[in-house]
Amino acid sequence: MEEIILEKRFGDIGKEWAGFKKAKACIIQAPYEGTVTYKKGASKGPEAIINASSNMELFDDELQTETYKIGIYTAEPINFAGDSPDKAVNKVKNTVSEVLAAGKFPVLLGGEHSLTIGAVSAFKEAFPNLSVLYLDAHYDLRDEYRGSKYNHACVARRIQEICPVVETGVRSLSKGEKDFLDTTPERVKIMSVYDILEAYNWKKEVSKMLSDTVYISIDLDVFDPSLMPSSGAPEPGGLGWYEFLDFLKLIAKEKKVVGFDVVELAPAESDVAPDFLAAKVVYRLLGYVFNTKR
Ligand SMILES: [Mn+2]
Repeated sequence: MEEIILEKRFGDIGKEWAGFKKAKACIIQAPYEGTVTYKKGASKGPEAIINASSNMELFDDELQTETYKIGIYTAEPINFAGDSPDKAVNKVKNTVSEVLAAGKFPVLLGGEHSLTIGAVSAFKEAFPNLSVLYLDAHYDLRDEYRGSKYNHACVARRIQEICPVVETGVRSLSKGEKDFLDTTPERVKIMSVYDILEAYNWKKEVSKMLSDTVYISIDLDVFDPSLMPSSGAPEPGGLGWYEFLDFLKLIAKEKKVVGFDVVELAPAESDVAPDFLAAKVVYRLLGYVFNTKR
């Protein structure tokens, strides 16, 4: 990957901390939406996150540290011009593989959720014992949707073909997906919002369901739409901010988190708060991964 320090980079961090060579983390911008069916706009997600991140305090008030000093490189957006979903997924896989080969920690900014399939394929090659923590309002377990196996409604179905997946915060399920879960539960574990309401300690339970090496995929619609109205398919009754943070902090402490993505931000010009939330998710999670253990 070339050492180009972008004008618009994550956190607007000083050049001293923004070069590729010294960076521990690499932000991959993936502005692709080919299969979004409801509210469009996910292709503008990465740019909105980068813009919002430049207004963020770089001193992390929870962790009491300056996370950016790990070095955060922001790569140029992947060029998807006119790509079909499978081609877009493949481009993401190649980019993530390249970043992993360079020994960096990849952070993928979507774009639509389908891109996660490419990321997980790359991670699985590097980490055979991988499992995926899949945060989403939707089960995404359809085998095919609107003629594509790489539709955003099929992402978790594709991922469980690659490695075990634990879906958390889910609350929107079709009958076909329910039938699939009833017959093939082996590689898909579920902690739905209804399970969360009943569980004694759902965060610990999810942690136990995961292998030691974890990739985290965050569809922003896992949050309650009161916090995150700017997603492609909002569903009421999602996670709250502190609940989410507390959970990810635990996972980062107990597991080897090897990368993550934040997807499905469909920014609205009238409300930047969701963009800012997404930027904070990225920065705080980097903080958890790099400061709570290593
Ligand atoms: Mn979703």
